[in-house]
Amino acid sequence: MNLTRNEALTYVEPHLKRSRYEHTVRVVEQAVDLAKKYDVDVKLVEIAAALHDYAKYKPLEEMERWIKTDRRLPKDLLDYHHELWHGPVGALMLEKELGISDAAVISAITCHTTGKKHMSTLDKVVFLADYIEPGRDFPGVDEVRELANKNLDDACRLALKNTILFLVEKGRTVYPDTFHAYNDFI
Ligand code: DGI
Ligand code: FE
Ligand code: FE
Repeated sequence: MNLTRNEALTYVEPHLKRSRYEHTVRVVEQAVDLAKKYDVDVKLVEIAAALHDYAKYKPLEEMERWIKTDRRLPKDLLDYHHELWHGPVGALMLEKELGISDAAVISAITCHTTGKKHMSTLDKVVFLADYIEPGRDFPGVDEVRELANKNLDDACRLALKNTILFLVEKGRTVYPDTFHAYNDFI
């Protein structure tokens, strides 16, 4: 992977709102901290974190077209909230546009919102950094931040639990991969 952190950030910046770009920079910094702590390749973490929300503001019709036509994308995404599409669709857009061939980076971008079964340490670091970056103020995020200093899996488990409880409380659907991720940590 020869893309640098700054090249990745420069690539996504024009596609994001200012506040989303600033979130992205904080996710990179948070993810690098976690990567050092949990012994993950910092270069890969930086790139995955910098690119993770690339498709956040892509037109829904464009993302829908990708899901319908690319065999690698699970069709059931269409049955769930479009908020979930930007990870899996963004990963494949970036693979095509930037020629990203690293499957570990593609995976971390793909599952950054929902998690999935058998997450790699890189997947976990990006998922958790997105949840705990200093700009986040979800109820319970401080407890997840504390756990993140001690045990990566415990922190991911609590983040997933909070998200599932939040979605259920709001009467929203929960994508199956979120349950698969949660079950894996139990
Ligand atoms: O893109 P970000 O705002 O940085 O964060 P994200 O990619 O985690 O997307 C966030 C939203 O997606 C979050 O507010 C919860 C929502 N969401 C909707 N359905 C689901 C879901 N999150 C998970 N994990 N699982 C779902 O089924
Ligand atoms: Fe996201
Ligand atoms: Fe994000």
